[in-house]
Order: sequence, then structure tokens, then C-alpha cells
Amino acid sequence: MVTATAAASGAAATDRFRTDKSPFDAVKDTPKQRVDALAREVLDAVHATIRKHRVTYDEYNALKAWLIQVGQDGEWPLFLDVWVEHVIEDVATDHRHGNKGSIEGPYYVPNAPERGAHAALPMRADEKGAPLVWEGAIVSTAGKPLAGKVELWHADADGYYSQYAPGLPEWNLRGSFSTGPDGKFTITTIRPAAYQIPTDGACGKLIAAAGWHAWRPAHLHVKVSAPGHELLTAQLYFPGDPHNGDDIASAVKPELMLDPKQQPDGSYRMMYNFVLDPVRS
Ligand code: MBD
Ligand code: FE
Repeated sequence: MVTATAAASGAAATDRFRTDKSPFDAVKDTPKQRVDALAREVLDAVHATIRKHRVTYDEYNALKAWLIQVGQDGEWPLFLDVWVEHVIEDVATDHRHGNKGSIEGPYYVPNAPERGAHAALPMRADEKGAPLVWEGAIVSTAGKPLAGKVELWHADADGYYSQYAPGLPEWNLRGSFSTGPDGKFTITTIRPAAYQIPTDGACGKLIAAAGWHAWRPAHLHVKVSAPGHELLTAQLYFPGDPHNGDDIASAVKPELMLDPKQQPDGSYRMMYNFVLDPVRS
């Protein structure tokens, strides 16, 4: 069996980010005053931390070496999405009345295969994991059903994401489900495993040195969209996961907890609807 390495999944996440986004274009009109304030205040916080803890030259050199390693391992997307993105997400969505969102994380791939409103995620014939059938609907904050789209991606029962870990079919456990005017969907998949971020790279080195753990609770990633409504990026979680209370990525919210019911045949069924906010005028 091929094993995933930090260097490989980090490099894949870094390449993907480079090809899919034009991050500098989107901020080219940012006023100098804002850049000045953000950069200066972050540096002020670094300086204050150094003075408070009397950081030594040995520690400073270890920091330099570590930052270089984060880049070499391609782990900037992982580092930022695990330890920073959750606050960006809070700020970006705190005006919403509809569904709570959560972070995108490093493993989204756009343009996953379209399956229709009532279908299964692409998966291997012998895909491991308990079958999961999810019934839901996309509705507006006004309670109106919406013709929209649920993009779903998640790890397999071993905790690996297709296109980032070796040996998985390209679109395994990644798909898009477009709903009709009733907004309804029925998605069949398997229950994902809890996910441990790669421990063999720079992020793992920090986790070990600080005595943290590397776990995220099992989760489903979604992007839910409908014309005239704000894009919802979220993750959904399973009750009872030991890491719901100490997610390394701080991305669990009570509103994102599922309620799967085990059936006599061992499979699970659940309902979860998405409520989208109208685009602000
Ligand atoms: C993941 O699967 C994830 O969702 C996040 C946020 C970070 C690392 C791996
Ligand atoms: Fe994830």
C-alpha cells in the first residue's frame, strides 16, 4: 500500500492553489494604509511575544529553519488553513442569518463530476466504510426552496483525500449534486474517518514540539450555491467523535453537527438542510 507523505500532499495542495486562484489580483486595489496597518500590527504582535518570553537566538534560528521547511514541504496551505482560516471564515460570514459555515481547508477541487439531485458520490466498487444516505434541501432564509448545487468532498474510511493521497481514483468521494426547483437532494456516500493532518512535515514538527495532537474529527466538506445567494462553504460533523471538542483546525460549530441514525443493515440515514442568505445589494 502506498502511503501519503506530507511532502506529496503538501506539494499537491500548493500546486492546486497556484493554478486555481489569482490571489494578488483580488487585492490589487487595497489602500497602502490598510497594508501598512495589517503588516505593522502583525509584526508588533511578534515583537511583543519575543520581549514577553525573551526569545533567544537559538529559538530565532530554529524558527527561520522551520519557516523554510514549511515552504519546502509545500505546507503553507495546510498551516494557514489549520491555524488561521477559521477566524477569516468567522469574520467573512458573521452577517449571515442562514447556515453557519466553516473553513474550506486545503483539499477542495473545483469541477467535480455532476451527479444530479439524487445520486451517489463517485466511489470504488469496494469502498470501505458504513454507507450513509443523506436527505436534505437547499432553501433561502425566507424559506423558499432553491434550485442550486451541493458540492461534496470528503476523506475515505482511511482518512485520505483523492487527488492528494496516492493510489485513489481521481474523483473518488468528490461530486456535485444539482437540485431542481424543490431544492431537494439525496446523496449516498460512506462515513469518512477522522483525519490526522500529515505528521511527517513541518506542521507535524510544530505539533510534536508543542505537545499538540494532529487530529480533525470526521467531517464532510460542502460548498452550497444557488443563483442570487451567498456561497456557503461548510463542514458537517458526526456526534460522538472524540475530536469534536478539540479539532486541530478549530472548525467545529454546534450548528454543523449531523444526526445520523443507524439502520438495521448497519448503514446510516440522516437529514440536513442548507439555508442560504441572499446576496447583499
Ligand atoms: C483537512 O481535511 C481539513 O479539512 C483541514 C481544514 C485541514 C487539513 C485537512
Ligand atoms: Fe477535510
